[in-house]
Amino acid sequence: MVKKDQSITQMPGADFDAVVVGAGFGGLYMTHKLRDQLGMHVQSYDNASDVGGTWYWNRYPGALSDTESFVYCLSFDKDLLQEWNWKNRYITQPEIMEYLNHFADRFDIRKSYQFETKVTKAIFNEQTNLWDVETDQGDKVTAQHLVTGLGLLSAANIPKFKDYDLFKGQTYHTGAWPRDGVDFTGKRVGVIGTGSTGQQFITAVAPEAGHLTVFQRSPQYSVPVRNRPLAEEELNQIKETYDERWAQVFSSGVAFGFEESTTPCADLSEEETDKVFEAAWENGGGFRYMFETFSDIALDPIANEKAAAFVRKKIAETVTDPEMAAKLTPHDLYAKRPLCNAGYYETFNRNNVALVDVKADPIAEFTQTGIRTESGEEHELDILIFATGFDAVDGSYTRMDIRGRGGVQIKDKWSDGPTSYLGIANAGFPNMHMILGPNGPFTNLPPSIETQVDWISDLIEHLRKTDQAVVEANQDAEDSWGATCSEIANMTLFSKAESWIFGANIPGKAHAVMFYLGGLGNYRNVLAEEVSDGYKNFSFKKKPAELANKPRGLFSKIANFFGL
Ligand code: FAD
Ligand code: NA7
Repeated sequence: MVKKDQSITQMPGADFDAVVVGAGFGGLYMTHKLRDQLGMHVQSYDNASDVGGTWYWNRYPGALSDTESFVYCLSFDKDLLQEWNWKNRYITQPEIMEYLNHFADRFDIRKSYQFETKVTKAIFNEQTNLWDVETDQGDKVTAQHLVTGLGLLSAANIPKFKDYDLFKGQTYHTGAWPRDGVDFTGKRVGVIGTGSTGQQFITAVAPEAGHLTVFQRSPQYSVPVRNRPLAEEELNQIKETYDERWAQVFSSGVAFGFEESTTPCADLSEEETDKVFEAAWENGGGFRYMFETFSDIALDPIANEKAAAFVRKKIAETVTDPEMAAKLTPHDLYAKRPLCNAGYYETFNRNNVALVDVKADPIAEFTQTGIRTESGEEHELDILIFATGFDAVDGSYTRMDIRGRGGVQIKDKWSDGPTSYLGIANAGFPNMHMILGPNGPFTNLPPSIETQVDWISDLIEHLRKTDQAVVEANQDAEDSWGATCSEIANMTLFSKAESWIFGANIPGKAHAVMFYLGGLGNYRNVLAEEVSDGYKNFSFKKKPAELANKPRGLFSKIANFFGL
């Protein structure tokens, strides 16, 4: 339980200046920023037993960030960038944990955390202007600010299947992987889901398992990832050019560290487009394939079909059994999060891998020994893996009891789909600051996280300097930001595909726009404009006069001693 200490906070009755929830990239950096740069009294929580966030939970075989390593990190610490030696082009789960552990040690961040503690309730108290926060460990604390770094892919989705509990074998969700790992050697393994996670898992486990049955609902477009060790010269070159690289990332669209193409391909011949697609296929990377090749793949159905048709050709060339190839071949738009893999289609050439098309023959029920599909076919399994994704973006919020002004619960406010101003703030929820909240940028995420943490921290500093107690986004600004996000989303083909990006992966969840698809560069310009306009889309409430400009902490005790 957290020790209360009211002597060094800014607001009367507050145990802490800020409570931060989450120990991923977002929570860790926010804790460091508020505590070490603003000198605030911060209490942070995570329900995991240590730092890592996404990467603490997702330790399944094959787990990899498909953002290239040198941009899957934070940029503010120039010394760390020079000291840290990326081993490979992409960063595996253990390597990300190594980086985040180092980050936590470097800034001694763990001392501000209470782990294995789930924040269950956060209620804004309109009398005190503080957040009343409760945890599953019995903590009850108050804080002026509530910062939520809950993660947008951290609430696991386990679909409800008939007689799920009957199955006697082991079951795991990829996003809640046991710390000791799972032994697949010689086992009959089943996996439901063929998204980014499913593909990584399937490719990694097929050689180890006795037999692997893949339950596929939708076939997927996926290109090679082409991970490889980074040569010393390459790493040196990255280090020498970090400043330019980060400037490019922060002004780009998807922030993946490459220049997005400005050349449309809808009017080009197949010969011309395939030359470019072939080079991208050889080079590797899903976002590169979609955004570095041509500028209109996510916008124009004709261009989209060209990119999709190329992947279909590759599947036909790669998969030896034509019936298997047909099942693996998508025919819909290429407009979900772009995927890449380390030999996914090749895996289906193995004798120990079977593919069940659950659109054609849906899962009817679980049995004691496995899964029965509607055709009556039984699939006997020792271990079943759910690679079924997440209740993305708002899932971690709606699973908590968060209440703003008038006792309004966030899950009620968001019942038709989540909203926000800038992906950071919410009208009716004063002094609550979201990292990667709904309608934030759709990008490689650490640069967006860094952008938001810096911006939130500047806002809090502004509050302190101007003796304000409370800041809250205006409802009209939130409405207008939502309209902007919808308008941009509707210009793209992403809005026409059924995926977690629009909340379409969870039965009963409102299909809604959940991202700003205008790119990180434009997003940063909007944030900068908000500041230069004097935070005109926010309302502020002053601190009581007797608290204005009082020194805090040790300095306040010295001031009291001298009767100041
Ligand atoms: P997270 O890392 O998700 O951390 C949130 C933490 O908050 C978690 O530890 C969670 O347990 C904790 N938490 C939530 N609710 C509570 C509560 N009520 N009380 C206490 N603690 C709570 N992004 C990319 O940009 N590139 C990639 O290649 C990429 N690959 C990914 C692969 C996988 C398998 C997954 C799942 C995600 C991937 N992502 C990728 C997205 C990834 O989530 C982000 O890049 C980033 O790690 C998010 O950091 P975060 O700090 O915002 O949240
Ligand atoms: P995704 O991309 O949401 O993929 C989940 C997969 O699970 C996908 O293939 C789904 O099929 C499948 N699924 C979900 N529910 C069911 C049911 N009820 N029956 C059968 N199949 C089902 O999650 P990931 O974890 O792979 O990736 C999420 C993000 O994390 C990813 O974009 C990276 O950023 C990291 P569907 O395609 O919906 O038909």
